[in-house]
Amino acid sequence: MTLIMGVLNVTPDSFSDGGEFISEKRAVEHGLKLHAQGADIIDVGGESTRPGAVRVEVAEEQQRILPVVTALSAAGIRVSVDTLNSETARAAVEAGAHIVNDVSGGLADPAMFEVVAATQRLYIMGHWRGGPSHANVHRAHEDIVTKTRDELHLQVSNARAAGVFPDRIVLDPGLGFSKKATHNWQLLAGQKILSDLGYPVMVGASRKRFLGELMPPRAPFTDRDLPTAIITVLSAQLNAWAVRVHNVAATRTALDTWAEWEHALNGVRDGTTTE
Ligand code: PMM
Repeated sequence: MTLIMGVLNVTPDSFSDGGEFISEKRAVEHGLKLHAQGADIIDVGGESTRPGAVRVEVAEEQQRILPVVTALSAAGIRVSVDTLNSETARAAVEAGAHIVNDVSGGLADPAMFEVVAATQRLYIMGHWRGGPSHANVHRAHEDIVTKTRDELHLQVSNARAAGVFPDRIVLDPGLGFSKKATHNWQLLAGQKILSDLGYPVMVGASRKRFLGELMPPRAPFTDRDLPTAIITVLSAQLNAWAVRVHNVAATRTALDTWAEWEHALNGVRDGTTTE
């Protein structure tokens, strides 16, 4: 069954207590809530990777996330750390994180693969181009799916050369990172082509801008949870390893609905539907 990764962004705009202060307690509470709603993994990040976001100092990033990683891990929850920095990845693993989630796929920090190899943690390798400024948008005529596959393949080779074990690697097409809406849809529909590389694939479509294009301008962000849930089910049908989502409760319901459907479908196929 596709895993649910709940998003826990520990940034001033997400858990601010009015001013600059980020409430660690509220962040931990939110993580516990996401877990109770059915998240298999909580993805803790201290730096926004959104287009146009300002980079934060590594010390500041760690100050934001490490207490939260420590508290959630101590509660027995599987935590991933969403970071571009190898030092933050290392510190988070020491604090109990099980997974390193790097949207840059090792391109932002040349030491990332070494750290991942040394810690032996699961590594989510995102497809990334153009740096955090996202200036380098893919050209419209490119075959985005094979390009993404080939660029991920190159990074996989680099990671393996640095000592990362193949069974520790998960691939992510990096929806929205230097990609237009049509690219994101092609990558979602073409997940199988990425999984042909032989690694699990996960997707992070939740509330992204391309979903906003399906609805009236200025519709609330939460309206994007419905297309996110549909994408979750379609990705589960394609055997996605995980989905990274903001609305865990809706995602849980979507996946449970699909599981009932599949169960009944198998019964119909096997002729075991007697009642
Ligand atoms: N997207 C964001 C942050 N982290 N991690 C993975 N593995 N995949 C993603 O697509 C991804 C990510 C940016 O989204 P947010 O600003 O809504 O957290």
